[in-house]
Amino acid sequence: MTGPVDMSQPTVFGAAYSVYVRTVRLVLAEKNVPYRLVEIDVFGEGGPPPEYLMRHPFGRIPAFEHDGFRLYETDAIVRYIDETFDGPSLVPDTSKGRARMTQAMRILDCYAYPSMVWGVYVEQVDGPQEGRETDPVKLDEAIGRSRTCLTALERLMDDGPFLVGSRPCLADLLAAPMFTYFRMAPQGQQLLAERPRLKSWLERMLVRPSMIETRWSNDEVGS
Ligand SMILES: N[C@@H](CCC(=O)N[C@@H](CS)C(=O)NCC(=O)O)C(=O)O
Repeated sequence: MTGPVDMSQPTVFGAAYSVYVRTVRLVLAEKNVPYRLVEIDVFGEGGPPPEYLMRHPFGRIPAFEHDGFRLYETDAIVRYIDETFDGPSLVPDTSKGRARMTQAMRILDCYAYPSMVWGVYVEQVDGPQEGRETDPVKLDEAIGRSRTCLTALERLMDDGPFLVGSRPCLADLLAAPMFTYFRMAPQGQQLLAERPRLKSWLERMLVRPSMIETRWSNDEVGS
């Protein structure tokens, strides 16, 4: 979603391929909030543009701005969006539900992103595409850690259909981009096939309009 500059419209700085940028865009889309995406490529030669470090001193994506209010760190951004804009609430109604959502988001950030995205997807798919060989030891270790993540998330899920209860929340929107990458790796696909509840959760997420609108690769469909 790009267009003429309207300062009351939120701006997301980042790249469409990024897991965390996609989460912010998913939250905006689920709330029906128009926004601008300003492309910042942190993996390009030389890293992020130096002026971007004013927005994000750690040089990661995304960064966010709304009405002159600048923010970075996905968790802070998505909670701000959820509270600030109309549209369906993306946090559970009860304190126990909200605690579970936070727990799931910490699991995703601290354990799933490094093991499922970097350890499995990048090691098995992205690396070889860029001419780096898969390290079987690293891949094996990441598969073990990914299994632990899948088990933990499945336990939190109870009967679903979403990660925390009966409607999508911020945890689903953080998880879906990570799982989308994971499923593109042969090992990821195999591990998901062993987890029918998470597999059908992902299938439910993939057909949401917000996921379709933010799709960046044709590889994420059909497997
Ligand atoms: N803690 C940050 C993590 C963001 C993050 O790691 N983004 C990745 C792209 S998905 C990135 O910028 N990586 C650049 C790097 O590792 O140098 C957040 O929640 O926003």
